[in-house]
Amino acid sequence: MASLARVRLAGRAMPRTHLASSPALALSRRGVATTADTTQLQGALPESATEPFTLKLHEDSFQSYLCDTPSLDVSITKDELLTMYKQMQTMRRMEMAADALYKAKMIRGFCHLAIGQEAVSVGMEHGIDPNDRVITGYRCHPFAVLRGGTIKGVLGELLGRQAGMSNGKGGSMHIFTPTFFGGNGIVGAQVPVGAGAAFAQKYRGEKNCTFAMYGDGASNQGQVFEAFNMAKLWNLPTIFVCENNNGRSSNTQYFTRGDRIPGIQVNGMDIIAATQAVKYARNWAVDQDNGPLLLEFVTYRYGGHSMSDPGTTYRTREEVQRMRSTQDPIRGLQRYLEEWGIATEQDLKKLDKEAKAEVDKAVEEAKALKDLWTDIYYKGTEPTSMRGREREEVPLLLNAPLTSLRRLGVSGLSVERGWCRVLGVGA
Ligand SMILES: Cc1ncc(C[n+]2csc(CCOP(=O)(O)OP(=O)(O)O)c2C)c(N)n1
Ligand SMILES: [Mg+2]
Repeated sequence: MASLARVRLAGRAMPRTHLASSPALALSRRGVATTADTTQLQGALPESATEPFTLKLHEDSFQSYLCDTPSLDVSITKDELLTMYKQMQTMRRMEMAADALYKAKMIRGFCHLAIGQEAVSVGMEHGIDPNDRVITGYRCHPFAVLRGGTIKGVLGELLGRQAGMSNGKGGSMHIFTPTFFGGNGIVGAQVPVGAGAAFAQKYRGEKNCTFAMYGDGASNQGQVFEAFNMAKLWNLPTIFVCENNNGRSSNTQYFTRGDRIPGIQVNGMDIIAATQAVKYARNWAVDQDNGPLLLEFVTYRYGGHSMSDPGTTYRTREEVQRMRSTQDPIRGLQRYLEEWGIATEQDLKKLDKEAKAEVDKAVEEAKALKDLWTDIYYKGTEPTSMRGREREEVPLLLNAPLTSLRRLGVSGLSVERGWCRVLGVGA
């Protein structure tokens, strides 16, 4: 593959004047790198895929505030790196499928994709415990899958189909698992809920923490600071995670903004650095019982804010293109795997194909049954007609045996100008 330039994202280096005026112990002198391919292999690779070996992260992978930075030495296995690669590819394929379904007008309403930010979602999952909790905003699809959901369930929800994780009735911000608390549309609202989840963990004596995620755009919300305060006062195991994908704030040093809560800024384009930071945070909050910590992942979103935003009014096409071609998290990991002799280009292409096949299958399964018309009204109070049916679904209903239609709750049909109209639903 083409060689990746090792470029630091222009304009993201930390202003030194601010650093100098920060508390002692506080900050190192440089901003974090956003390169995805600067980790070095230390020593020889073991034969076995499950035997750990050591990597050295780029010296600018982290910057800290009121705490030490995570170690640059990482212990990892070949298997884990390959799993990370496959998961990042799968998450990207899923988001690309959602993009295509939206453009085909099969997904309606909002659709917020996280293409470019895969090192954060997948990296987090490799650093946390299965019983930790995660809560985030609306850019939530990969987290839902990685926390025990399914691609079919996420896409089904976006499509409004029965296969969706909320039976298609909630939409993109209503996808939950026992350890993933959504999917939240109100900017910043999930942050105090996350602090509450961490309170519950502490109250119950569980050895777990909650990752309360938010964006740079949410970082000035009052409720975010209120949650910081309560978490610090009560020494809660809350990891506040800022996904900084565009730096929209008068103070862009998000990792320092917890006031008395220590923070770490992380290269969020390198999955190995992201995982290392999450392990550090868990150790901080759970093993050491040090209370909350703030993690800022410096990352990049390739698409617009949502499908209706071209994403080029507040940044140039050239900037997006530069990030894609030089600092992509998947290409960065691909480069490590090939350079270190862990996988060949062919091996990785095979994994890509598998990821695509898994997503294609999930798309077909997710499309299956639309069932938006049941469980809406209290039985007996249903109106005589409901809007929202797709044209192509009508012949499907007409071809169905009467018993199936009854099971779907359809109690009357009329044909108008060649189109079928549902007259009644419910028993
Ligand atoms: C309380 C509230 N205010 C405003 C909005 C409208 N809104 C939706 S997304 C957004 C920007 C949030 O940016 P950020 O938190 O950085 O997340 P990103 O989209 O970059 O992932 C705004 C202002 C909202 N949903 N809720
Ligand atoms: Mg943002």
